[in-house]
Amino acid sequence: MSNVFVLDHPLIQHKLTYIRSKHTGTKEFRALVDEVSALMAFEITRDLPLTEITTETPVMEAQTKVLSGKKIGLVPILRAGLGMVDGILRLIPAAKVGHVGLYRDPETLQPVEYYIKLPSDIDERELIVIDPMLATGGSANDAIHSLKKRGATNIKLMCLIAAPEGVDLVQEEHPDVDIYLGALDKQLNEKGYIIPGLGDAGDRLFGTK
Ligand code: U5P
Repeated sequence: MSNVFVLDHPLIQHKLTYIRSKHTGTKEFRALVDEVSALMAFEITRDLPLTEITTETPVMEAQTKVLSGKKIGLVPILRAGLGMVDGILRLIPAAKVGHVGLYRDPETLQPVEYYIKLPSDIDERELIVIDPMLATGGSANDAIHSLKKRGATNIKLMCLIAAPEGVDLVQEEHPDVDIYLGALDKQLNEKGYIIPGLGDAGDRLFGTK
């Protein structure tokens, strides 16, 4: 699992505990997902390349650093991925945001893409695909295939919680994609939920059932 990174920063782990708790209501759940997403974005952007420029401070001219290289695009998987967008945008406000909508066909259990809208220059961007949960991996796998089909070459995947089954699928199909997680849980149950997990991320974010 060389390209899987579990971001076990104490603040991330602490907040994840309250995200998991069934006693956490919608308002607090949303706020915590937002905060953890920002903390994960801080870690995931550690390797962004820098370049030196000359800056005039009030005191003197100095060589200082700014970000260089690829521009960033966020791609939330609808709908639960939406809950992570604002937290990441607080750290990377210039990022563009594409959307991919997928649902699972109840007959075939295969993900079906019902919506896709992406920045026009995805081939030039570092894309971060976001979904709070990487369960069977079907959704993330399909979303990544869609992006590659449209020219993306530089993709990372960021999830709050994953099951080994989902990690294995994405690694098998997309060994070039680095996976960033808040936690790697035990397994899936018979309904495809991550255990212990946090339940249905979309329902908990939006207060639906
Ligand atoms: N999902 C949850 N909670 C789980 C498992 C999956 O909310 O315990 C959601 C994911 O956010 C994803 C969808 O969007 O169900 C299907 O996940 P997957 O099986 O395609 O990985």
